[in-house]
Amino acid sequence: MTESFRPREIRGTLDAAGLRFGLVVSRFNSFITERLLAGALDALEGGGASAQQTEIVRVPGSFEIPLAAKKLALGRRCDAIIAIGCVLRGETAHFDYVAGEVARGVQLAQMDTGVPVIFCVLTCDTLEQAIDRAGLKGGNKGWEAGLAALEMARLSRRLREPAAASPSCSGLQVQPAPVAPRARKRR
Ligand code: INI
Repeated sequence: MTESFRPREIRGTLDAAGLRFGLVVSRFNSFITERLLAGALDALEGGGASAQQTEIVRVPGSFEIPLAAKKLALGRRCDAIIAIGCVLRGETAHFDYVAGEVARGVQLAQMDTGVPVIFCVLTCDTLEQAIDRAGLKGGNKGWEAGLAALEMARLSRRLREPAAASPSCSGLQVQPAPVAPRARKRR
């Protein structure tokens, strides 16, 4: 690669100005999900989001998260949604069904609607593992999800900007393309 080959980079910043966020929170294992929610709200507030820009939707369990996230996304008011849940492995196969379906459903919700849906659903073997990830040893996954929401919301806005007359696939930051000198036709 030559030194002059520096393609444009497109990133989302962590600035919430003008963006709107939705959080879908499962009540099941609320001891964990409330801590994840607090972490996510901390991150959004740190990015400058106000309460007016932020909406919380409560659902009974993680299995219900995808439908609520999709309906929220279809309302076209959110720039990003954070899906918050906690699935703990029990003695039956229930864990696999709930964990698998919430992951699949969240991915479908964002792919079907084009609105980023950040996956903040813990899938842990033990309550201790979940506690570690909800603010103890493993940090707070809710806070990480809040940052991801800020970045993806901004990135999605940027990628939606008009692509007219741009040589790049995103259409952003159009710079005049260098004009190649025309070869003169010899007569
Ligand atoms: N929901 C969770 O969010 N976490 C769990 O660990 C869990 N377990 O273990 O059962 C759970 N079950 C409820 C499920 O999400 C639905 O709310 C329920 O099946 C009704 O559809």
